[in-house]
Amino acid sequence: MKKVGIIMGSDSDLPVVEKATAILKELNIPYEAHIYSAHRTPVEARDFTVKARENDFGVLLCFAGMAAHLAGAVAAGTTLPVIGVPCKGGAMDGLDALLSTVMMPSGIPVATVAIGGGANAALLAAQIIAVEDKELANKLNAKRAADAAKVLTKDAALNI
Ligand code: RP5
Repeated sequence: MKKVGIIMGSDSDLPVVEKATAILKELNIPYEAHIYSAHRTPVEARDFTVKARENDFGVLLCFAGMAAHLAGAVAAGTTLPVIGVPCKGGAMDGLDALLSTVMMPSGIPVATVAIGGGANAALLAAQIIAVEDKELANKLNAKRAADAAKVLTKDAALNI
């Protein structure tokens, strides 16, 4: 199975990253995580990105806050699918990161999830890998069904 590459701009992004790693662990998807910043360590971020395909990664998740250029910079260096996760923090509490991540110029796509959307980023990465992996697709279908069952259990218990 292809690995998921995780890049975060700072260790302050870890709480959001951990939402993603929890899902990847649950689904037994191999991943590798790094702290590389588009601004503070651009050489290392670029080096990891341009070698990602030959290093057997299938999807890259990029977590960053504030002027969040990480996902866009990574997407510029690879044709692997890149998922951007805007992180909260700073004066605009994530709106800055959302816009910096999602408003990519035509030709260099970044699939952007919600502010703090680490879980959906991992699920989307899993869905991309599952296109060619029936066993993983079955796990994702089972997870959807289990999540739906939890909602219906809450519905049945609702008494207001
Ligand atoms: C971004 O700036 C990081 O991704 C982080 O979300 C934000 C603040 O970084 P720290 O100052 O906490 O290291 O590059």
